[in-house]
Order: sequence, then structure tokens, then C-alpha cells
Amino acid sequence: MSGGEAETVRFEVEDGIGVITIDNPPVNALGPGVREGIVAAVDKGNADPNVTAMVLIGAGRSFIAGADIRQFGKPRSTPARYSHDVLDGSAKPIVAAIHGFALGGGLEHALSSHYRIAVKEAKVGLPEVLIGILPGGGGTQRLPRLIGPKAAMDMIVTGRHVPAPEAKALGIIDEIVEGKDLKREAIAYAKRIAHARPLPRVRDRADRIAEAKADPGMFEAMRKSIARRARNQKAPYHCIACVEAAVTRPFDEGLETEKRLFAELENSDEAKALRYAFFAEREVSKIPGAPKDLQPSRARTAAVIGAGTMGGGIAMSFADSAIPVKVLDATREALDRGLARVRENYAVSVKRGSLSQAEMDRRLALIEAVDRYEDIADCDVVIEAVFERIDVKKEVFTRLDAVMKPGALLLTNSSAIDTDVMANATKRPREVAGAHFFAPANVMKLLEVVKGTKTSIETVAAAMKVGRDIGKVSAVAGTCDGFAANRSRAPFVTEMMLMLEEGALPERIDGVMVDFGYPMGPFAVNDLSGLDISYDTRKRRAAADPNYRKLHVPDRLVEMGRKGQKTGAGWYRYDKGDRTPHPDEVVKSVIAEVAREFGIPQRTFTDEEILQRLLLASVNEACRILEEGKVLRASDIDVMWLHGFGFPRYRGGLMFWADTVGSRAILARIEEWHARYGARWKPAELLREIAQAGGAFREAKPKRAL
Ligand code: T1G
Repeated sequence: MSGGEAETVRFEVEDGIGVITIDNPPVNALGPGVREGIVAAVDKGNADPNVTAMVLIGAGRSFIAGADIRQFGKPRSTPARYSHDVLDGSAKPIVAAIHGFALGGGLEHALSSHYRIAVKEAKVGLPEVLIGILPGGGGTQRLPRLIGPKAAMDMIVTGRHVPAPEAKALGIIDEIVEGKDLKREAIAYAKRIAHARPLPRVRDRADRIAEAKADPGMFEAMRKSIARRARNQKAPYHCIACVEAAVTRPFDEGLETEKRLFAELENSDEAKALRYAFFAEREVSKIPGAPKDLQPSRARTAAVIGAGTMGGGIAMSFADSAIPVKVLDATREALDRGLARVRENYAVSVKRGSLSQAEMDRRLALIEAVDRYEDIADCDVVIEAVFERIDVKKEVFTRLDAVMKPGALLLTNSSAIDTDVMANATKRPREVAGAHFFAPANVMKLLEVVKGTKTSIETVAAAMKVGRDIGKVSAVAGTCDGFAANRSRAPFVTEMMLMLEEGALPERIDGVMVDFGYPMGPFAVNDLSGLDISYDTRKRRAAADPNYRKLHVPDRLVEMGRKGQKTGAGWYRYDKGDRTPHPDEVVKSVIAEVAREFGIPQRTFTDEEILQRLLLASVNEACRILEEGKVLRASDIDVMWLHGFGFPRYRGGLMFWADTVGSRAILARIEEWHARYGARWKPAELLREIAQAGGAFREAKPKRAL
């Protein structure tokens, strides 16, 4: 093999078995030279009379994690021979030996081999749909032949990772190998099957396809079942079409369908946005300037101060990740109430079937209620989640400082109070940071790690690691009012409340945002979280700032006792025991009353204007956040919007979406609204610079260090 391949694909003969090793760190992606290296190695093995069979295996921590996603969207040559076809057409049997992950093109290479063995911990999958494309290496044609079209469709349309034991039960894996030396086991397996003929080529299997002819309606049923989740997207439906072709057409024609539909998707807006989100979620964990060898250790024990809704949700996040957690509150009554709420939450999951009773019991056993600070002194990390009152928080941190062991992480879940306030209540401000969870804390993936002015980089990195260890997507923000996520979304909320006064009804605005791709409209979400949550904050701000623009409509609804679902009415009316929002004439009359009282001219809106009034207000604020250096990069804001606010993933994120509108058009729109609505629409300097340079919002850099 030429120099290039020699580095990423090795071929050695051991005991008459040709071992093909892929060595392309960190995940053995099928990057440049890898496919060519595999072709050359299979040719070599077939040409060598001493070789009776071959093994395909990955070096390092994984088999093959799929095509190199970084190459998509770039020009690339069509190879004379595709590596998965060469495996399939080999004259000698090939055994794919899987550890770690076999995903996408990686699993396709295994499906093109004649046998597949795996260690128990391995996972396989065809996750291409998650980046807006589809398995383009024969996976949509081979997998249905191996496990049946229904099971294949489930894997391909969800993109889920399947653990090796389940993959064996489905028929993907022939044998789960015990023992630590996969290569040795694979060589032994290859020797056992070396002379077995005919070679078991997946493409020749017809039995499972025949089964499907008995249920031709499965494809329409699948399309119906994904309709809500796959709204506005093409890839999931193209995946179904390919599997349907595997049932209705000969193998080679099915391959043609796969190739055609793949080509339609590769450069679609949806695929570009999903690829961007994939890499943005990996960038977000990188802290510029952090020491290269900074490897925070995994927290072994945790504590949460405050057994309220947030504290209980945070404790569940630790228990869900098998980390023992102590919950501390001032009174036994508060602890009992908090732990009862946790039990109820788990019981709902058990009732829904998403959690077994045994798993619920295991997790509950990891959560211990304590009522003395001394009981948590030895915990690696403590997260404060008490009332949003400065005096209470300062008291908590003074006490934590007095008892917690040296090196413990002291984190606050505050959503608004400056992290420095808590840090300055301790003698160890460098070890204090914000860990801002989003409600419900055990469900929402975003964890905003807030760096106070004295917080050390080590503490930021350790807090982010804690987030990752409990299944969160950790993103860094600087301390300021609303940090980065909520601060960037605040103008969105202002505009949605002010548009009401001009005549746009909640159901109209919600409809536009649901059509855009949100799972729920912002008013329906507000009914879920409770209108009273922000009411107190608004009152505090109005008292502190005479120029504060009051939001009369939500204030009046709260004062009427309409706090949302919890009171049976808020922006919408709810029938007892039913969460379906129904437009309510009462809300309409409150809006009309406010408009009349304050002489607000009524007007009509296009859908585009409603969408842009909300999102461009946030794009403008995001630019101010970057100007002040309160985030590490623009794409971190997108990660916050995807995982904190349910922004539709196939649109990439707030800044990625803004680039599809264009910076110049956005500046023009914001200047128009600045003239009409005044100061709140003043364009951010950075936004003006981006527009003038014709640059991209998603590539904007912070103007100051965090
Ligand atoms: N291509 C390029 N880079 C990749 C990559 C890939 N497929 N997978 C991971 N990386 C990079 C990642 O950006 C990060 O880089 C580093 O590897 C570690 O990743 C023809 C067309 C395998 C489960 O969709 O799901 O095959 O930040 O932090 O948490 O039909 O990576 O270090 O610079 O995620 O241990 C299909 C995508 C491709 C799998 C490991 N395959 N990867 O998770 O590590 S399309 C996928 C993952 C395809 C064929 C089609 C995960 C992982 P950096 P990481 P991890």
C-alpha cells in the first residue's frame, strides 16, 4: 500500500489470516486514504496464496465510526472501486471484528463483510439521518436483508446506536466474543470459517425481504409515525424510500435509488445545518487557552443544596448517571416533599415504560436526604439550588466554604444572580462557578457553566466535565444579567409580548414558530413553565428602572390568576386533565383593552415578520454578548439554543439560521425597526460590522476574552 494508506490501513498475515487494521485516530473515520487502503489490503489478501481468510478490525478505541463528516460538501472523486463493494466481492471470506463503534459507513463495511463478530460493549448503527443524509454505502439495502425491513427502518430512521447483544438478537452480529483480545478471537473465528462455502454475502439473502411482502403497508405506517418529528425534513422520508426499494426492487436497482436519494440530501440546507450542529456540539467543550493536559477527573460524589423543583431535578441528573448524590435542605419537611417529587417523576417514567421499576429503585437509592452541612463535606461537587435571593445564597456559600473539603467544586444554579456574589462569600472564589440548569433539570440537556471574574479555568473545565458526566451539553458563559442563553433569548420574549399589543394573537405567533420547527410555540411553553415565574422579575426590574418597558398583557393575566397550565388557564384555556391549549376570548379582550388604554395602533403581520421580530431581536443581542466576550464563540450560542430552547436542530441554531437570511438583509430589517420602535432595536456594532463585511454570524468571534 502506498505511504498514505500505510499510516491509516495496515495489512499483516498471521497464521494464514490477512489482518486489515484501520488506524485513523480518533475514531477511525473513513477519511482520505482509508477506503483506498482497505481496497489495496483486500486485493493483497486475495492475491496471497498463504491467506485463507481475512479480518477487518479497528485500532485504538473503536471499529470504524463512519465516513469522515468533514469531507461532506467538498468536491471528491468517485473511486474506481468502492471499498464496501470490494469486501462484498472478495473471493476469500472476511470477518469484521467490532469493538467500540461501528457506525454509518463503518457498519456498512461490516455488512459488506461475510461475518461480523463483536465484543459485548460494542455499539452499531446507521446514524446518517442525524446529520441530514442517509446510509450511502449500501446500508439501506443490506440491513433489511439481514434483519428485515421493519427493524432496519427503525434503526435507519432513528439513527440509534444498537448495543452488540441486541444487534446479535436482530441478526447483525454473528457472535459476541468474550475475552480481552478481539484480534486473537477474530483470527480464530476466521480460521474456523476459512473454507466454508458459499460465502454468506448479505446481498444474496432474500428470506427476510420475502417476509416484508406480507406487510407492504409498513412504509406508509412509518411515514405517518414520524410525521410530527420529521416535519420540514427530507432525510427521514428518503431513508424510508430506500428501505422500500430494498423490498420492491432487485439489489442493484435498490443501490441506484440509495445513490440518487443520497445525492439529493448531501448538500441540502438540512444536512448542512445538522453537520454544523454536530461539530458545534464538539467545539463547545473546548476552552481556548486551557492547559493541554487539563483532564478534570470524574466527580464520584455530589451534593445539592435545596430540595425544590430544580434541586430535585439536578439530583435526578446525578442519579441517572449512577453518581451518588446527597440533597440538603433546612427542614425534614422540605426534604420529604422534594424526595416525594423525585419519586413521582421516576414513577411517571416507569408508568410510561421508559424506565424499569428496578432501575427506578437503583436511582432512588443513590439519592440521600441530609439536613447537616457536615454530611456533605466530603463531596467532590456541590450545586446550590435555593431561592433566587442574594442574602440566602451568600449564607449558603459562606457555610459551604466552611465545611467543604479543599478542591471541591462549589457551583450555583442561579439563573440570574451574578456568580461573583456567591464567589465573594467564600475564601475560595477560584473554585466557584455557575452551573445553570434549564427546567426541567433532569430533562433539558443544556448546562450553562458561568465563569465568574475570579473563577479559574480549571474550575470551568471541571464544571463542564461534571455536566458531560451527567449527560448534559455544557457551554461556557461569562457572568452578566441572564448570562448568555437567557440573555440572548430575553429580546425574543419582549418582542413576542409587544407584538400582542399590536394585534398578533398568541395562537398566531405560536403557529408561526411551530411551522418554523419548534415543538411548541413560545406562549404554550410559557403556559407550561408558568406566567408568574417572570412576573416577579419584571416587577423588580420596573421598580429599579423607570424606563423599563412594562409588559401589560402578561402582567394583567397573572394578576387575574391566569398563571398557565397549573391554574387551568394562562395564554390559553385548558380542559381539566388535558394539556391541549385552546385559544381564549378572555386573552383577546385583555389584549384589546391594553391596546385601547395605551393607544397602540393595531396592525396585521406576515408570518415572516413575526418570525424575524422574535429571532432577529435575539441575533442582535447575541452580537452584543459576543462584543462583551460573554461566550467563547458564536456557535456556542447555537448549542445553547438547540439544547436550552428547543430551536429546530435541522436549522442549525440561531446564528446558523441568521446566515441563511443574510447579514445585510438582517441589518436593513433591524434598522427599519430601530426607526419604528426605538432604542431596543439599535443594531449592535458587531452586527453592523458583520453586515458591512458580508460575513457569517456563526463564525463571529468574541471581542474580549471571557
Ligand atoms: N467524521 C469526522 N470526524 C468525526 C466523526 C466522523 N464521522 N466522528 C467523530 N469525529 C470527531 C469529532 O468531531 C471529534 O473531533 C472526535 O472525532 C471525537 O468525537 C457513507 C455517509 C463515534 C459515537 O455519524 O457519533 O458514514 O472535537 O467527541 O463522544 O453511509 O463521534 O476531537 O476534533 O464525538 O467518543 C456516520 C459520528 C457518518 C458518527 C464517538 N457516522 N460520530 O463519540 O467522541 S456519515 C456518524 C459520533 C456515513 C456512510 C455515511 C461520535 C462517536 P475533535 P466525539 P465520542
